Amino acid sequence: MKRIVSIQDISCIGKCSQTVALPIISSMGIELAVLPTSILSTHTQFQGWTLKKLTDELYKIVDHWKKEKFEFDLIYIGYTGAEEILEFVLYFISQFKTDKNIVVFDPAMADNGKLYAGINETIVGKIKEVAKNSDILRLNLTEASILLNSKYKENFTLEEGKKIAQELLEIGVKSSIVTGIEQDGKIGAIGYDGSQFYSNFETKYNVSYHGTGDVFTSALAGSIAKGEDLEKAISIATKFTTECVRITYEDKNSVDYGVNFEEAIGYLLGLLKK
Ligand code: PXL
Repeated sequence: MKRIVSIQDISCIGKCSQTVALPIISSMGIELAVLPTSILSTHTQFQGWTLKKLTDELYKIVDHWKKEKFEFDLIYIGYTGAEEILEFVLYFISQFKTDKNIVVFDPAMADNGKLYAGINETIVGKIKEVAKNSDILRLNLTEASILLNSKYKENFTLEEGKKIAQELLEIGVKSSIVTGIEQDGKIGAIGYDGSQFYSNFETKYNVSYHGTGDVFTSALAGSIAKGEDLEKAISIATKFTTECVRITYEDKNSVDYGVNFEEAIGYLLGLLKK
């Protein structure tokens, strides 16, 4: 069985980061080691959230894992929210990155044209450093614009999206994936691996839910760990995310702080078999 380590926070309520990565990746038949970097009462789109960083504990966990000689097929890094956690992430990579495993980084730092509450320029600088040490970087258009110091706008054409995906490789990552690009009334993602572009577009629902990025990157990381290539992984992640949005959109009783990924897991497993 493949093993992924997921390095991101636990937001107790909010359907994001670990509470999304664990069920999705486990259901794909992959062992998931969780490394919770901090614990929050909710994700930061609510008001009045509480936060405790687990920094000291993280280094102790690494010491133990090194003694046990654990290895990971894929290192999945998500929301970190603090400079000291990003320092830890760099340390973790230095301890567990090998020639064979893959680092997938989704900095989860901004959306809709602005940084998330609690994220500042210093954190963004450190995020760039982690990006340099990653194999696959997954960003929405806001995050891509911030990392490239370019102007954010609401709509980017396919050609502009390709240019962004290409420019992101100058940071030092091997492959980039930019999500939220629209094409002929559909929405999807563009990936670039230094030689080829890959894209997939699905039905656009006129809503915006929190946590779709985490759902996307969890399915992407799981697909890559299972041996799918970037093109197939992007297609699986785009289709699965769209299905989560569809189910949430069509359910009048759905919550608005996260998508219904739970009832789309059967659909995801069907995609993996194709
Ligand atoms: O969905 C990304 C995410 C993860 N974790 C926390 C967040 C967010 C986005 O706001 O606040 C704590």
